[in-house]
Amino acid sequence: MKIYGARLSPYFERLYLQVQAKGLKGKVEFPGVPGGDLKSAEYLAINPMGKIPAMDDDGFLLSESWAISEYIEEKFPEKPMMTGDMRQRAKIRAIGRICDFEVLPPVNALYALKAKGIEEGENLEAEFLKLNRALDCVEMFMEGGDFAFANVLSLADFSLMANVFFLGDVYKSFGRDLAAGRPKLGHWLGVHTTTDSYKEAVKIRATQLADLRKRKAAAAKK
Ligand SMILES: N[C@@H](CCC(=O)N[C@@H](CS)C(=O)NCC(=O)O)C(=O)O
Repeated sequence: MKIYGARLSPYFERLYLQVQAKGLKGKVEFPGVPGGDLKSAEYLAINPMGKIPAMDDDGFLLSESWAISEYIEEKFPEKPMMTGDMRQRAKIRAIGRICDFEVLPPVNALYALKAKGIEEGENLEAEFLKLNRALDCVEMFMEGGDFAFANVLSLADFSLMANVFFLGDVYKSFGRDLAAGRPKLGHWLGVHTTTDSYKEAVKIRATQLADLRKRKAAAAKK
């Protein structure tokens, strides 16, 4: 199986973390982006949306990161990451969707405001309100141990891990505290952002972010 993408993408990162945690080295490869560009003819033939991630399992092509996550779980049922009982699994899915649909859009909007030099004002507060509400919901769903649910690693943890890099950055860059008033998330951050693998991920993603910014700046000058 091949999964295309780059670790800077939270959607790709979630899959990368899932594959590592399940011990699928040798069974799943990460060959980058065919054609070197999301909108290259080669990559559009794999995912016509021109987005990462995408998967190729022996000619079976699939995009949409959550669908790929569940496919991986079904194909490799050993070390399950959709853990717990029916209600816990429902909440794992809910956290995944909150991260994808409610957290990422305001995070991106806040990065855009930062890039324009906007440090305060109504627009900024409106985006933080959306983000804070999404995270309050995550806080409500989490169980409060070292992991999001059932005291065992699950897809919910990967959703959080994949987003914390940008989330932490955005709160810090506007002088705010991601964990304020969220003790369960605060505890989780203490456990999961101090590991060597997280520190390694931060380095890789910071390098990829710097490269992306350079490429965007060069493209804007043309
Ligand atoms: N719903 C998709 C979202 C994928 C997505 O938006 N990926 C971003 C990277 S983080 C992308 O490829 N953006 C390129 C573009 O929109 O042109 C999923 O869950 O896989």
